[in-house]
Amino acid sequence: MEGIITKSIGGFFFVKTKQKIHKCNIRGKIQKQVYPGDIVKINSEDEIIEEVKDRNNLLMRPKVANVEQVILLHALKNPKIDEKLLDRFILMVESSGLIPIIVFNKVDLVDDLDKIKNNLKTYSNIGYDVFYISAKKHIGLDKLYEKLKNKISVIAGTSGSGKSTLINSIVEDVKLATNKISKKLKKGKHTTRHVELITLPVGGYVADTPGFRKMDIENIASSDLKYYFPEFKKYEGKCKFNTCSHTHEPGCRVKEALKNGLISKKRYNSYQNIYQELQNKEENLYG
Ligand SMILES: Nc1nc2c(ncn2[C@@H]2O[C@H](COP(=O)(O)OP(=O)(O)OP(=O)(O)O)[C@@H](O)[C@H]2O)c(=O)[nH]1
Ligand SMILES: [Mg+2]
Ligand SMILES: [Zn+2]
Repeated sequence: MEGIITKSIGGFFFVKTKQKIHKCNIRGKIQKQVYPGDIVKINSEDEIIEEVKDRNNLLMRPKVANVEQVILLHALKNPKIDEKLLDRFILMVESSGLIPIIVFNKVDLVDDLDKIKNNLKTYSNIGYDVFYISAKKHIGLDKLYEKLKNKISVIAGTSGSGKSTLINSIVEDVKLATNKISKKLKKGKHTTRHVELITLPVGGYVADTPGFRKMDIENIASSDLKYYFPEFKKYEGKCKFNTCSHTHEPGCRVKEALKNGLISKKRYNSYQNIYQELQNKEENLYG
């Protein structure tokens, strides 16, 4: 019998088949690491996973298999918006071969929404789908809900951004634990501790994931970083040097576009910071 892993806790894998959710062990001979989203064959009498199907992809942070889309959820306030961190989340999704959908939550807490939207228009200019919502007050959810239909989606983002609240709002019959933002720190408290795939009433799954406060970039070569910034794409191969990293070389079309206001300064700064960070890592590795 075939099913999908919805979560794994304490060495058990919860496998959803057509009939029910099975709490399974895994055959010792299966060496492969398995994650929520993996399709498996189980022996339902012994409640054991016999086989793991080949997967289409594996999102690295958080680890979820066979993901079709990633919703990056960030709050406009409490915790306050951190565009540098958002750029790192975007990079993580792009490097997995997926295109993020960017969602800004807690519109009910801000009173200068137009100004904020104007500040954040870079992301829609790049070509990303951008939504402004209030998960708590049910504002702007319909269009987002449409996007989730019949797909395996992951909701990722900073801690306290409202991921679990959003899922509670769209799936009436699940109640995930959410938490009050610590008043002093105005930060989330890491309420969700594991990844869980939740079945949507309209078909499809959405994964609630634990939030991060920082995002280390791994498994990307500094020389590949430029390919994950979609706004650089149209200048690729047009700089004076073929191997141009768009950081210091003369005749760089990306830097020219930056000077002419065609590329966002903040995004370019994120690129430069991450590029430097990756270079430092590489120097430490290869000496
Ligand atoms: N005002 C307002 N508060 C919200 C909104 N969405 C979520 N919150 C609050 O923000 C806090 C954190 O929400 P959670 O849903 O637990 O956040 P999370 O992203 O799941 O956090 P982690 O599980 O720690 O990663 C809770 O107190 C929510 O009630 C919103 O749209 N407006
Ligand atoms: Mg949560
Ligand atoms: Zn260049």
